[in-house]
Amino acid sequence: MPDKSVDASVQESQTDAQSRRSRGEFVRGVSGFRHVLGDETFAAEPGRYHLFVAFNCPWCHRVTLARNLLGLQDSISLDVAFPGRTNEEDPVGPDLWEFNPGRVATLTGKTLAECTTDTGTGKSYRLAKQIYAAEGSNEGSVPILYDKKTGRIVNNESAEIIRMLNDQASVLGSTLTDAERWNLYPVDHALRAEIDELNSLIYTSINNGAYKAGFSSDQAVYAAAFATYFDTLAQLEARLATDQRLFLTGDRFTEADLRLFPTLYRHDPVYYLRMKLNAARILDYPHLWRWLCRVYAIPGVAESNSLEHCRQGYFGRSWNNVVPLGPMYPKPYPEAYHHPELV
Ligand SMILES: N[C@@H](CCC(=O)N[C@@H](CS)C(=O)NCC(=O)O)C(=O)O
Repeated sequence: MPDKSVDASVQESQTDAQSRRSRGEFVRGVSGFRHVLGDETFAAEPGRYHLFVAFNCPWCHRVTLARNLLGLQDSISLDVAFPGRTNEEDPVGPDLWEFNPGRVATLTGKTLAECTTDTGTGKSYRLAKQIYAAEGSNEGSVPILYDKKTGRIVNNESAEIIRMLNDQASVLGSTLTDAERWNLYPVDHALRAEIDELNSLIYTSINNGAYKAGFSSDQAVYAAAFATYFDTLAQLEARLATDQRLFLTGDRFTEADLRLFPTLYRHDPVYYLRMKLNAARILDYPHLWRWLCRVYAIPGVAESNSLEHCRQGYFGRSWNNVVPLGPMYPKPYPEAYHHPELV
């Protein structure tokens, strides 16, 4: 029975979470920091805020996309964790995000140029967990929107972070004029209703759906998530095919497109194998493929992430640190995203 009190576009029901997990279901936790950027406590000021992310995390990808598309790269500083979390041997324990640019990626045998230390808190923390611990919290997730002025966490829910950045972009010192900048959530009642509906569908069946399939330890639970994932891809393909629209809601790129992109960008090179979502590639959906290439070509999108980090992060430890190199045909990835003509 769907839990009406939960906004399905942001999080899943936590009802009986423990017993559902013991039955092999993946139940994602809820973000605890939900302050508002732009209120009297956290006033919107250029240069005041900082983001902690990991590039393999699709929720972080929403936030780095918004930062770039809203022209906030100069206003909001960024730190990037190593895509693989701490391992069993680490004295602090496994599965923690760390800011350690010295770590070597098994995929390349080299360090990753995008990784940074913690430059946001002024305390050079190694772990995201330490940023939370400083506020008495036991959380450890990324993304984190951090206030450098008060040394506090503002918000760690990507759905809210992208909405607030969109609302406050000009006050935050966007380098783009209002005319140049996409409004990801335009003040249009009907359009907002359409975006909200798409957000819920895409979050539960695609963004988080991929995890419900790939991280499930029960065949029936996996099969249900697998079916829902590909049913929804077929729905979205039909939606784009109806009138050759450029984006999900028409000729404007909105938050709905931004939230779909991180999952489809990871599908062929990562999720097809890692999440056992191998019914089809995005390449097998002509309109979705052209949409993916169209979004990838928008200035700021390609720079908002790295497939190398995604591959290293998703395949690292859980695949004996041997990262699959494919697919190679018809083109390797991400180069394939420059080729809408492949379909
Ligand atoms: N609802 C959150 C989810 C964030 C999330 O689950 N991030 C993952 C990385 S992909 C994480 O850090 N999980 C580890 C943890 O919670 O410690 C959002 O969308 O920001």
